[in-house]
Amino acid sequence: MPGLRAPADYSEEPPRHPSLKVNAKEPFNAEPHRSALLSYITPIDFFYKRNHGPIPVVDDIERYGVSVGGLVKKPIELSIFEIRKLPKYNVVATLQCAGNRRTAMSKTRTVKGVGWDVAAIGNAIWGGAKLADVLELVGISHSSTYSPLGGKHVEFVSIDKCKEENGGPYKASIPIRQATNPEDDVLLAYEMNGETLNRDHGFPLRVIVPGVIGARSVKWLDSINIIEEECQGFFMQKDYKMFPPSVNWDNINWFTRKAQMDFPVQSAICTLEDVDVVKPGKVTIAGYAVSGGGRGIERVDVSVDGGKTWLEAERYQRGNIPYQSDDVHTDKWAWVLFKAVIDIPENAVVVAKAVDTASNVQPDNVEVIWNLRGILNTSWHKVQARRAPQVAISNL
Ligand SMILES: Nc1nc2c(c(=O)[nH]1)N[C@H]1C(S)=C(S)[C@@H](COP(=O)(O)O)O[C@H]1N2
Ligand SMILES: [Mo]
Repeated sequence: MPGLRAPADYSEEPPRHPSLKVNAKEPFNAEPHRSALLSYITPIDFFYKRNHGPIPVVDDIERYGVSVGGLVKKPIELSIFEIRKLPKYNVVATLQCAGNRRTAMSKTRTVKGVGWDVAAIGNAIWGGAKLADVLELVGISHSSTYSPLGGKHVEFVSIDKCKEENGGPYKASIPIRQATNPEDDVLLAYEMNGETLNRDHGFPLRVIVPGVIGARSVKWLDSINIIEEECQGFFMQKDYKMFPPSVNWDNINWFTRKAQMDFPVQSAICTLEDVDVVKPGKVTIAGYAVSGGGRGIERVDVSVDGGKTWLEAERYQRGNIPYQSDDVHTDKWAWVLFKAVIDIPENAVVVAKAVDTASNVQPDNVEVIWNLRGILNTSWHKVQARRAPQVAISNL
């Protein structure tokens, strides 16, 4: 694509905030400290960055365009200026990497992949055009199951050079039904939190598929193709699939499982470290809860005795307005923050567990969902909190 270029090495990476915890340097994979997730909208600097190759460079934005082709009667190319002229939507959506909390899963049994704490997740205001409106321009109506020429999937192709694709670009697809349904809010985003998208997050244009694992939200978009079958790229066929605990690297058959799309219900405590020392008195247990597919958060329970007894936490999104999962004014694709201020016993095991609007609950332990790629660790987030003086005495 003219105007957008993919470097072959890491000599042209953008600057990043020094406080990020770098989990892999090349490709650059980093997350903020978990305490950065306590604000409803995650600041861009502290939003996790997940890459599979060097960050592309825009040499000439005037020449950049995204092509829309494949099984369509008349392929088109849209410049960024044409995309900006389409009706603009701001969608608050949580992006979560399927590998969020992988490090904790690998403690049970080794898994393959970049390690992440609980912050491979962020919530942003994405500004852009609806994919459904763009697809109308090539003759595919809103809420279609098939395109007129028999396409069933919409493929997004980037330009970054990924090892896993033998130097080819990152790609993914979603069903046409989701892509053309305006209510599913799939965006071609050019803004993040009201600012022009930056290079790390996909400048000049990226896809945002709300409620779905981050892997499908392709950055640095080069082309959109209407295709008959699901995208055959590495990240759809040989990665980002959920296997049962019995599958290992000797008996894996990738084709037995589907590409992961929606993510399950998740939560994590962000006010405490995994092992923490706290002052006597009340302790604030707060963090995020989110579910995929646009399901809301019905409840967040917290425990200070490892899950024997529970208390319900408060939930909120913006400001201090109590959250209601069925309210039309809530952001359906966004996380819900939770908070409980509790007296804790001397050696507390603090736990959070979220319940979504379909009453799906997080599993209590990681063993039951262990999988060799270490994806979707949604087990109860447990942290140990010790009261300061007691620790000092027992250390004598
Ligand atoms: N082109 C391209 N798009 C991509 C990726 C990538 O490596 N290349 N990584 C994906 C993954 S796995 C995730 S979790 C999100 C991360 O988006 P972020 O870096 O903006 O947080 O982007 C997705 N889109
Ligand atoms: Mo990811």
